[in-house]
Amino acid sequence: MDMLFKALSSPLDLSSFLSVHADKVTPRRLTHLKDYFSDRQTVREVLAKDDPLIYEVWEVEYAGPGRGLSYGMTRLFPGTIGNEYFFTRGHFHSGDLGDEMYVVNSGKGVLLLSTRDGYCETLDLTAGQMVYVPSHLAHRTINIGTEELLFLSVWAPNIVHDYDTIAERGFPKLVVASPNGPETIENPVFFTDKNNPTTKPL
Ligand code: S6P
Ligand code: ZN
Repeated sequence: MDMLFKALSSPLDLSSFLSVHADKVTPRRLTHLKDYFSDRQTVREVLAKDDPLIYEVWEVEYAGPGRGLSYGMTRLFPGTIGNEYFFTRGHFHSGDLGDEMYVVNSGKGVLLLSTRDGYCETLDLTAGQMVYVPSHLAHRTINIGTEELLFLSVWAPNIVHDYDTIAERGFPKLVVASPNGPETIENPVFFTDKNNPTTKPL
């Protein structure tokens, strides 16, 4: 019987879940994120020597009857490019049932959330934290700690993941390392209107 037709059970320590359940592992290296980090000079310098692994997604895509649920574990590694902490690309969900659940297993992070019209907020992510992400909010995870940030996401398989909007305009805010620790600042090159990018810097 296909695994997706069975009940799945996993220990609360999600790190032991990784190799057991995932049927697809997607590594995301700096090459995949080179246009997302704001310090392009540092991106070029790092890529000249290395292509660090920023995160991996261990995923199970629902392929059974009816609506089902897909889920995945993200391992986001610690590090910075310039003063920006390692992060996931970030995306909007569109289509029916676009909401998502996040549950943090370990590490220390920030969830950056944003609407299409530029409202932006951050939530702290620590072990055991659960976040309900409503469908209208784009989401990016940022590792502000020194350990791997490991979290589970659960979403409906008919969601369309919209990466293009974030790839084109970024998030309204950046989370950067400062002498006082992690700091959330305005993104100087964020544009709320991707069709008219010269008029809308925040
Ligand atoms: C999927 C969910 C996560 C992300 C993962 C990587 O809806 O939000 O599983 O896919 O954290 O981030 P991204 O932005 O590269 O898909
Ligand atoms: Zn998502």
